[in-house]
Amino acid sequence: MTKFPERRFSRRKLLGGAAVGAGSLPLLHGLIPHRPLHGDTDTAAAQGGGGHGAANGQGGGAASRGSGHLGAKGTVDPRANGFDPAEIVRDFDRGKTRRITGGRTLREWEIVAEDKEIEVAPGVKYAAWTYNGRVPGPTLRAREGERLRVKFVNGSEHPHTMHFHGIHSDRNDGVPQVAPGNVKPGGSVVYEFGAEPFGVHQYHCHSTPLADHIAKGLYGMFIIDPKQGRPEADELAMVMNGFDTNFDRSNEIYAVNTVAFAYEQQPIRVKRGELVRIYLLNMLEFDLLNSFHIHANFFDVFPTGTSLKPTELTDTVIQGQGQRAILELRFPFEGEYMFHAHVSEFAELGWMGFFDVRA
Ligand SMILES: [Cu+2]
Repeated sequence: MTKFPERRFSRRKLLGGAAVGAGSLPLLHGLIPHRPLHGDTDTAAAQGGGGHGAANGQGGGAASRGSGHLGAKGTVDPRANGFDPAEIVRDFDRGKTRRITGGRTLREWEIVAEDKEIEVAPGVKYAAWTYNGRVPGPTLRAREGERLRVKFVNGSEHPHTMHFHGIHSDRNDGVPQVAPGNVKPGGSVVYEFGAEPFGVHQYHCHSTPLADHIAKGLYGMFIIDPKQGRPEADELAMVMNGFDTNFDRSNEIYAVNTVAFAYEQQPIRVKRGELVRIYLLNMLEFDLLNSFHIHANFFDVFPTGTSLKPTELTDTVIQGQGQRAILELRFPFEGEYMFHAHVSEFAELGWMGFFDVRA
């Protein structure tokens, strides 16, 4: 079980720039080179549309990054982590399929829980619990009506489960209170259920204490495509998360797909005019609400992805814990377009990125 040392400093002190004791978290805002959340209009104008060579992929923002901060620079090495936010945003794990009786498709995955230290911001290490060595776990993707079989192997030193959102029997619900219950270290279990309903869902560990097993990193996105599919699009998986690096039950780091400012340092490249579909999931613990806001654009919202008709055209969605949605949009202009949590504090602590829109 995780132990919770005494509260030494809060993230609000961190944000306010208060001095922190030796050995504690460095000041994130100063540590990571990034652009201010708003303003910086001269830089934006200078970047213009489409003037993005490989060398200046960060545009004029690069100049503003080093100034006014503590000067410490760095990036998180995706090879050390074993996963890269730039890749997992488009990485969909469709498992292995084969035909079973009645012409139905059986789709299978093997998921292994593993204790692993990861770097969530430059120099900030976190003793994570992972599914298949990454946080978030693999984005599992199936089609409505299929039979799904998930072999879960517990390679961690703690008991865990996999609890899927969806419609299924209690035996396959992955909670410790119902057999087969907790999977002990070294043990395994097979969960099997039908792919329903279509939409964007999640899976996560349900062992207790629940908040801790989730906050440590045991969660992932689970997409069920409708039988008829969705229109062709550039599809992106975004799991909003955070990290309580000092175990005071509030987060010090916020991100999409784990690494603070990852898409600010390496913007997500998309094509002007092309349909972009974002699968958005909020797996943040300890904070009641999270949000996603896009600059200079609007998107269609499909709550939980369970309908093919959007409910709203907006530029901001709010999500509680476990809530998710599909967002669809097109970028009419080239350039760099910010997206971030409209809980501004989260944005300053890592939950911020850019789309790099090109012809
Ligand atoms: Cu667990």
